[in-house]
Order: sequence, then C-alpha cells, then structure tokens
Amino acid sequence: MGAWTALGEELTEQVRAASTDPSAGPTGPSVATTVAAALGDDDVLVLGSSNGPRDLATGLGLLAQPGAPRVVAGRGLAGIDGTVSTAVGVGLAGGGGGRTVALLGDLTFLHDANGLLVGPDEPRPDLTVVVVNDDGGGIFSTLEYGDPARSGTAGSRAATERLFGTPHGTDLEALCAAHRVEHHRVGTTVALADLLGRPASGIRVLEVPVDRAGHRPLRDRLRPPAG
Ligand SMILES: Cc1ncc(C[n+]2csc(CCOP(=O)(O)OP(=O)(O)O)c2C)c(N)n1
Ligand SMILES: [Mg+2]
Repeated sequence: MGAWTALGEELTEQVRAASTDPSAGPTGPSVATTVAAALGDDDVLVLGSSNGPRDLATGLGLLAQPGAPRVVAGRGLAGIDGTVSTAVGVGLAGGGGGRTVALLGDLTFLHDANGLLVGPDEPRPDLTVVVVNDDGGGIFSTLEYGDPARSGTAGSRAATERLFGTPHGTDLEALCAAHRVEHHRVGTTVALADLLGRPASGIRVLEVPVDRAGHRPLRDRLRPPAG
C-alpha cells in the first residue's frame, strides 16, 4: 500500500511538472491537471467520458487536496452523448457558486455540439468547455486496438484507424462561430492556465490540440516499471 501511494505521488509530480513546463506540448494528463489546478472548491468540473477521467486520475494528487473542485460525471454506460448539454445544465444550476468548467474529448464535444445552441431568450450559463482535440477516439489507441504487438498488417492498421480512430478534421472554431460561441485554440498548458484564470461570461470553448499518436507512448512512459 505504501509503495502504491508513493508511486501515485511520483506520477502526480511528473504530470504536474509537465503541466507547468512552457516548452512541453500539451498531453491529456497535463491538460486535465492544469484544469483541475485552476479550479477551487466552489467550482464544478464536468467530466466527459473516455480519456478525460483517466487523465485526471493520473494527476489525482491535485484533487485529493483541500480546495479541489467538485467533479460531476455520468455513471453507468459511460456514453459520450449529451455531455455539452449536461455541462450547460450544471452551469445553469450554478452549484457551488463558482465557475463551471467541462473537460471533454473532441468526439464527445461533437456528439452533442448542438448543446451550444441556446435560444436568444433562454438563460445562458457561464461555462468554459475545454476540448482535448486529438482528432478522434484517442482512448482506443491505449487499449488492445492500439497495441503494436497486435497491429497486424498495414490493412488492418488502416481499418483500426478508420473504425476506432475515427478522425473527422472538423473545424471547431468554425463550429463555435456558427453558434457565436467564443473559441480559443490553445497551444500550451501555460496558455490554458492563463485563459482559465481570466473571468469569462457566457459559453466559451478552449480547444487544446493534442497528437493522438502520443497517447500510448506517454502512457507507457508514465507506467511504473513492473515488479
Ligand atoms: C454514445 C456513445 N457512443 C459511442 C461510445 C464508444 N466510445 C467510447 S470512448 C469513444 C471515443 C471518444 O472520443 P473523444 O471524446 O474524442 O475522447 P478521447 O478518447 O479522444 O479522449 C467512443 C466512440 C460511447 N461511449 N458512447
Ligand atoms: Mg478525441
């Protein structure tokens, strides 16, 4: 148990160091850690399914501390549907009196992009949606489908990319513009922390592009040595 806790703390430190290093490109864990670190105990963090909860768990030391935000997430089937609307609802409910921030993958965001549509006479929440955009379903690259030892032929790799990677190339900035929703594309976790620290009203989307091909090697690097 002691060794387990020590490894967890070491992992949290590694992710935290990467999150505050301006020269390090953003990764799922460093984005999740940056978001959690930017929030206080009167804020609410809405978590989409897929890599977000895993990325947050990787840097969980931050959430275990006093002052951590309340986390809201769907339970059960772990659907990627309806999450933008859920975040809008949580924002409108105004839970802890602070900010509402959602952390979603790009497919989760696209699945419910219509959640950005708020009629002119309807109440509009103050909501920041952080979208980790790896142009597809990144989680699958960390599971059996993405295991190089099982990758088979070039044809089967292409089929895996098509069926599980599901790249889309959607222009999220244009999508947000269609709804007149503020959008920022953010290249570093330092810039992300800066934006999260600025007061915002209405809905805004902070898109963080991340290389999907980097998920599995990163996970392998962060995993403790066997034994
Ligand atoms: C409604 C629904 N359809 C399909 C799935 C299967 N599924 C689980 S994770 C995932 C990919 C999600 O991609 P994204 O939101 O971009 O997150 P990432 O894996 O890249 O972190 C899919 C399609 C699901 N959970 N729910
Ligand atoms: Mg994705």
